[in-house]
Amino acid sequence: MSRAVEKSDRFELGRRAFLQGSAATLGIAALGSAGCAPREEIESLPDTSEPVDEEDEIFQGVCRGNCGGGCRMNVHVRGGKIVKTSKIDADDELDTRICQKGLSHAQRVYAPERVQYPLRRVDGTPRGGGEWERISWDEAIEEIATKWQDYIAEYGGTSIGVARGGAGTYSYNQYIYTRLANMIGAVTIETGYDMAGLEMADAMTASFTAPYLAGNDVQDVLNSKNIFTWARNSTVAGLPNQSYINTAVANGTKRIVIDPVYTPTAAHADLWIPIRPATDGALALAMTNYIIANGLADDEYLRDCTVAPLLVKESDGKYLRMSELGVEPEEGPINPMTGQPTVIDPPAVMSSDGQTAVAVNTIADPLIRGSFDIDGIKVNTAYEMLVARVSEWSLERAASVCDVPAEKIAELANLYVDGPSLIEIGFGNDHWGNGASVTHCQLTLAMVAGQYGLAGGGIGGVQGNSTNGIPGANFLGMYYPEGAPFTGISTSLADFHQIVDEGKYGDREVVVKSLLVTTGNPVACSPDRERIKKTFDALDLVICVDWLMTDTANYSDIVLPAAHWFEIETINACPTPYADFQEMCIPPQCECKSDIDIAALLGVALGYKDAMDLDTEAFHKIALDSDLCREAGLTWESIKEQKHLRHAPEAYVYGNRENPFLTATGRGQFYIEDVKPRFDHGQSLDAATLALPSFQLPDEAWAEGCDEFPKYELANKYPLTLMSQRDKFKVHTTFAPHPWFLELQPEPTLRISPVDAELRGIKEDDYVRVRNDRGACKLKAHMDAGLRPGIVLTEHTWADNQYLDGNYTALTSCVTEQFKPAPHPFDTLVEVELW
Ligand SMILES: Nc1nc2c(c(=O)[nH]1)N[C@H]1C(S)=C(S)[C@@H](COP(=O)(O)OP(=O)(O)OC[C@H]3O[C@@H](n4cnc5c(=O)[nH]c(N)nc54)[C@H](O)[C@@H]3O)O[C@H]1N2
Ligand SMILES: Nc1nc2c(c(=O)[nH]1)N[C@H]1C(S)=C(S)[C@@H](COP(=O)(O)OP(=O)(O)OC[C@H]3O[C@@H](n4cnc5c(=O)[nH]c(N)nc54)[C@H](O)[C@@H]3O)O[C@H]1N2
Ligand code: SF4
Ligand SMILES: [Mo]
Repeated sequence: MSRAVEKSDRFELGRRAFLQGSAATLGIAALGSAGCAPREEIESLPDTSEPVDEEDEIFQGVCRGNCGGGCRMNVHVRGGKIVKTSKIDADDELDTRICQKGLSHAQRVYAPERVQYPLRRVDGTPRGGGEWERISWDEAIEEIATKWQDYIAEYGGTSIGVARGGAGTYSYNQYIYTRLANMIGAVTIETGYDMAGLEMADAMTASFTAPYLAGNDVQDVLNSKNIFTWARNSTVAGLPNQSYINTAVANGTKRIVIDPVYTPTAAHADLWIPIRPATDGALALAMTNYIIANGLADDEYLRDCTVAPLLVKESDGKYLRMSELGVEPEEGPINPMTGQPTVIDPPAVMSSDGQTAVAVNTIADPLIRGSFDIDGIKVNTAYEMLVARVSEWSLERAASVCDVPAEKIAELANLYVDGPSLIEIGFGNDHWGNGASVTHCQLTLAMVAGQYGLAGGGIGGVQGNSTNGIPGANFLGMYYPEGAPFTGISTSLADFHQIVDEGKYGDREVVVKSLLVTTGNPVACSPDRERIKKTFDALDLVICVDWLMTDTANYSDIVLPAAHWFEIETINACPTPYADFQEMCIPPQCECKSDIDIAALLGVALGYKDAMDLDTEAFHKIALDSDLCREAGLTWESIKEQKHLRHAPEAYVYGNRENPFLTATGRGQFYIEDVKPRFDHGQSLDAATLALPSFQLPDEAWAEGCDEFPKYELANKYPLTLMSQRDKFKVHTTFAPHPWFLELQPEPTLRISPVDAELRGIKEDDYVRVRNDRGACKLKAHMDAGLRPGIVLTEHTWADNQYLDGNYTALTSCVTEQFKPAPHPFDTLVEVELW
């Protein structure tokens, strides 16, 4: 029996093992201690020194991690082993890039950290203790099913939590877990990580249901005159689309980067705006105000494509509807979810002479400005209200809040209207407590300036400025099989602990006993690591399905081995205009199984044979059973044959007269009539403020302060703002233990400005303690003169055993926004000192 491996040893072991070219790394030491010989079946990395390429069998692989790229690549198989990956030849040169991570897959496939068999935590040992015993699939499924049936019998379906939709794999496979959850009536737990911005974008533009994720086709960037890269480090985090952006820039497109950090992206920009963090809302509001005040707003676009002309009642903030003017509502199409007919009761607009309120879309020239009294009902147009709201934001006020000179803000506004201008939006704003409000301001700016709905304009960058997987896929069919009771509830991972702690969700009693984690690594990626672990501790049974022995797997009771991306057949669901087929390059190694097979085993054992007894082909056939897929010629058979198929129309532009917004109003909704939380468990919201774009302060990290808004008290104790950036060698924790990359970047670092370092006597390569009330960790200091003083930065994110002490994510907070359930890891105050 080996001893439990100490944290610092484990780190050293990892580095040592790598330097010696040995296979034994961390998870393995832990596995080995339970007597399971982990390298018994997983082959070691094949020898690729023999140049016999012409003999390789080549399959198409798709890199499906959450960088969103979905890069296709050749997967070379030699003697039954994957030996390397290489760039594919394709018609669209710009669409055939792969990065260093994509080139390293052979190492992933044969990684010593691969989970090879179902594992059970050794009875009597603590979670996270690393003591495992190998069990058979039959035992694993029987144990889970028996325990789940007991919990369900006593506490109902919501005694089971299913964390799904993690960043693990962009393919439809993972949705099988949603199907299983809906059969059980389980609590479905969405990761919710990027939801502040995405949910706000959805409320404004219906981007979740739209064919495109808020923006135009990725190639459309070639039509942009300006790209406003806003809180986005896309040369690192948006690699798959950089070829398009680089080509645009080479052709003369101007790139403006708004980021408090001098990032590699900023280094390539024409203009870099080092804004004070968390103040981007104020910047967008002031730009919008300037545009309106200087007659630069696009009134026609506002009138035809946005809610600008809709009349809003002063009494309750709702649209005045025709039924209130005596026009009977009509019956609309059946709502597939409720089975009931919808009601058509259109909002009213004002005729151009200001005399008559009529149904929207029945006249061509409604007024967009004005306040009216209609039979005693006081109303304003939505645009009138917006103008009043943004008029509070002079250039000078924003300059003081954002620490950007007033004339620069005017310059930005003038550049922006001189479009077409794309806002390449990132998650730098989303990851703050005021994130949703920033998105609200940015998208409003685009609508007012008429930069939405035109080629070269719009909003993009959210993991590719393009489609959301295969838009027309049959999500209803995948999620809700016939007979699914769907009695469960949904929440976000960051809010999950509230349900577990309080035993209720809103008014509903909910006792969660077990959690199934799929395709995500929440212990490593969720905020407030200790909080997440406490939540796990409160549960009887935690199950993790992964191909690697991750921090989450290691903190579970049962680990089920998933197949690597190249060991199964599937279709990528990355936000690209293409469907790409993943061929099975080698069969699943050891006892690994595809997610579809795993969910099917669980479902059948629970008694849902009809709904869950599916194989890969049957499940994908459900996924593709939709008119849109058929129109695109996309069937399981066609994609297997063609391997690469464009499902999105060419040159698609969303949010204009031809392709109107798919919102309830059919218009861009800078005014949100129905402000409500995504997961409603009784939060109270200030709907009057949130209905229109507003400047909000962050939750915790307001450390610099400004004349109008003094810094927070906590900043006296913890004066530095700790943010993270995406790492070029990882996608979250995927690829984290990779030996090639450890050579280049051996350990986690803290980047600190020389000004802040000197104040604390810190020099390059010193080890520092980063701490706040939630936790602490040890990092190696690296001077970075490109940082705005007051900000420190680390990589998102490493595995626990790669930190010498503590863990970065223990410092972040799991508080979520009221409006949207996203955590906000950048909104974190710390102090740093020599270790
Ligand atoms: N501090 C800080 N925290 C953050 C962020 C930040 O910027 N800073 N960003 C947040 C954001 S935006 C995101 S999206 C999240 C991401 O957080 P996660 O979704 O947890 O991301 P990953 O670490 O990539 O976890 C994916 C897991 O899925 C596994 N996996 C891969 N393929 C498969 C498969 O086919 N089947 C199964 N079953 N498993 C598979 C991988 O091995 C990996 O363990 O992190 C969030 N957390
Ligand atoms: N290599 C790699 N690529 C990835 C990922 C990965 O883990 N690795 N993750 C993928 C995922 S899931 C996501 S969500 C995306 C995220 O993609 P990005 O949003 O590009 O990722 P971040 O590195 O978090 O970059 C955010 C940028 O915002 C800046 N920033 C922080 N706060 C503020 C602020 O208040 N205002 C402004 N203007 N800027 C601010 C940061 O300095 C940083 O440069 O990347 C995807 N691509
Ligand atoms: S990590 Fe992203 S950019 Fe790199 S190969 Fe994979 S999908 Fe492409
Ligand atoms: Mo993300």
